Amino acid sequence: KTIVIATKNKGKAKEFEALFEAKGFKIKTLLDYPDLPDVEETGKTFAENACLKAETIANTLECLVLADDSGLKVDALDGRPGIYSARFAGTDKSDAANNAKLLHELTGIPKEERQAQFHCTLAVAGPGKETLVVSGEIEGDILTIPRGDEGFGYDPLFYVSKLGKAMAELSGDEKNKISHRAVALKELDQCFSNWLEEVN
Ligand code: ITT
Repeated sequence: KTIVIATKNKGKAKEFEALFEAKGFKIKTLLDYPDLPDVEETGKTFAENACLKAETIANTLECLVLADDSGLKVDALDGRPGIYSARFAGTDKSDAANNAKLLHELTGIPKEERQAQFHCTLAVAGPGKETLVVSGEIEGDILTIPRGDEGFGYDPLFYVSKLGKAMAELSGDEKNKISHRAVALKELDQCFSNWLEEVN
């Protein structure tokens, strides 16, 4: 069984590899299809962007495709950067630039007002199938100093209080048990296990 993950983000790809291997799937990502044009994320919501990515690639490759649209929602920033998390800092899309921008925007915001959520919406599309959409979230607080060097993106600034650690201080296995992506995948398993089992 093979599933194409419609992502070029190596951090996401690594997590999906671990999560789908456990289900007996082999995964490919867009890094295996370097000639495919980029899908422009023109949607206004995580769900619109996830469907756009999954359906466009499923139509092109004519196979089962899962897309992930995810991001960080910060209460003190009225939910920003949200769907713009990958390009928060503008043209420099590096994790370092985005993290610096986040710290800058939260300058002077006290500890008890730094609540945030990581959000993940997954869309699974296949030729002739209705697209499935699920979401997951995890609560945290934005740190003032980065901690840990595991994971990717905003992980060093996202403190998971129930574990007493920043996301980037968790091992890959630990993150895959509790992350927004893991919560969304659990939801996918529950609602759509038959759908997933039928496809190859
Ligand atoms: P693809 O569209 O190719 O999948 P992308 O990085 O552009 O890659 P998104 O548009 O979904 O993907 O943006 C998600 C951004 O949100 C990502 O670049 C990170 O900055 C952040 N993010 C998502 N999940 C995260 C996680 O588990 N840990 C840390 N940051 C995360």
